[in-house]
This record gives sequence, structure tokens and C-alpha cells, in this order.
Amino acid sequence: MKRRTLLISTVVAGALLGTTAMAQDLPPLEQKDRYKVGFAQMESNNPWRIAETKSFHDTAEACGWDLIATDAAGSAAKQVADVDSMIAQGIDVLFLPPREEKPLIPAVMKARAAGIPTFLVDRSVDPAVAKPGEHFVAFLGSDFIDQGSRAAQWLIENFDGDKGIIVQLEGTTGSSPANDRKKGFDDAIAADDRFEIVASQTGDFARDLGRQVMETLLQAHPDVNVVYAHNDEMAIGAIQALELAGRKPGEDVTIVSIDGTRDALQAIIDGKMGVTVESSPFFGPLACEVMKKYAAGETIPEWVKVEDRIFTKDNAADHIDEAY
Ligand code: GYE
Repeated sequence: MKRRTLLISTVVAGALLGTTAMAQDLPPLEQKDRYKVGFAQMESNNPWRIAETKSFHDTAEACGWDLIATDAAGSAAKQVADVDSMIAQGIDVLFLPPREEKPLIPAVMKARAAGIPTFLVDRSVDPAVAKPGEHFVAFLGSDFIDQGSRAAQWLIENFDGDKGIIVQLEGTTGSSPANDRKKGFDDAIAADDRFEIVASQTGDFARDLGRQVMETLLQAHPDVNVVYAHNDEMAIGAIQALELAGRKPGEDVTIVSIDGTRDALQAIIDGKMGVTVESSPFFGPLACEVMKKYAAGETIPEWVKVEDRIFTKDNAADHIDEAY
């Protein structure tokens, strides 16, 4: 089955209705045929980011967007500057995936001050400082705590050794998915005393850094037999490092990860990776739908939560054609 649009949890949307933003507290959005839309991407160094940017471009024509898309090349400071320049160009609406939770708050606040409705996509900011329904309209994205705990749950149910020595490769420091995927996993795995997390270090969500960090950690912890990576790119990097060291991922090391990229699904089919919890990058159609509802005066839940599937050897082959 092909599925390129995101499934949204109606339960959550419904449950949040009581706390939805009062439209009048936020900048209004006119109903019109064409919109000048800003999409300030954070970087383009992995298939997930490229697929997300493409999803916005693919949606633009059908949704009436004149799209201004930028690429901050991994710099939060440049991402803030990109939003500044979009504001100066007079965008009607902003879609922003904030690279990190705190450094992007000024961009959210400036767009708010300029009267531009902002939707955070795929990552969020520190909610103690910038609030949905007040400083930005809503966060469109996954439940990262739940993703982490589902990865841990799969491990608890499928690991058949006596002792699980875990290395954790964290995402970008200070980003919402890194914070929450760690919390979700750490809390869930603590319930099973077979497991011990011996090291947890950032690989910045990048394949090559994941490989390098794994190489170093393998020297300090040669007995590692589980790797939990916050995304598939780092998991693939870790597999490369393990193989180079003569280890057999999938046999003597269990790999658990998050995203659902093509390379990860292939690694599952090849028996090298155990599980990847889905985190879909196809935000364009959802962004269009939520923006149109907002322009029509509908209340938008503060968190438009995306429902994630789980990929294992039981279904990876069925989904590899839709992967990216
Ligand atoms: O998992 C990762 C990407 O923010 C949900 O960022 C996103 C994450 C995704 O670079 O691969």
C-alpha cells in the first residue's frame, strides 16, 4: 500500500478541542487563492530532510502556495536569519521546523510580532517560552516520547539474551526529538533490569557522525550488544562501524531506531536492523489542510499529532516502495 500522506490521531485532536487556540489571540489568515508561504528548512544532509522539503514543493501548486524555501545548512543562527528575510519578503504564513528548542524561539516571536501565523512542523520549541495558541498556531508532528518508548518496548519483547548492554546515539543536542526520544526510551527501558545503558552520546542525527561515535564507543564498550539510535541515519552509520569492527549487526548486536527510511527498511529486510518506529517526513499535505482550516476560522488543536507505524521484518518489504 502506498501512503504518502500523514495519518492524524483524531482521538488527540478531539481530546485537545477543549484547549484549542482562540483564533482571535493569533494573527488572522485571509481566505484567498494564493498565499506567499515560507518554509525554513534546517539542513538537507539526510534523506528525511530532503523528503520533507520535496513534500512542501510537491504540495505547493495544488495548495496555491508561492513557496519560499530556504536551507539553514545545520545552523540555528542561519535558520533565524532565513525567517527574518522571509518576514521582510512579506510571507502570509510560515512553516518552521525549529532545529533546536531554544535558539529558534526568536524566530517564532518575530513572526508573531509581524502578524504572521506560524505552524511548527516536525520539531517543536521550548513550550515554557513560546506557546502554541499564543506565539504560534500549532505544532504538527509526532509524539517523540512515545516513539522512544515504543522502541524500548520492542526491545524488551524481542531481546532474547540475559544482559542487554546498550549504546544510545542521540540526535541533535537541544532538539525536541532528541530530548523526547531519549526520555521515552530511558524511562521505558528502566522497567527491565536486564538492560543497562552504558553510553549515550550525540551523533547529531547524521550518518557519518553516528559511524564515528559508534567507532569510539565500541573501543570503550566492546561488550555492547544493543544500539538505540534516535534516527535511521545514525543507525546505518553504527551498522557500518560495527561491521568494520567484525561485529554482526542483527546477530550479535540488536539495532533499534526511528524514522523508516529506505536504507533502514532494507537493513531490516537484510536482517541487520530489528525495528524502526516510523516518523514520517511527508508534511506538505497536512500543512496545506491545517492552513486552509485556519484561514476558514476553524480552531486548530495546539498539537496536530501524527500517528506513527512500526516497521519490523514482518512488514518492511511491504513498505519499502513508499520509503525515501
Ligand atoms: O527523525 C530525523 C531528522 O525532526 C522528526 O529530524 C525529525 C527528525 C528525524 O533529521 O531523521
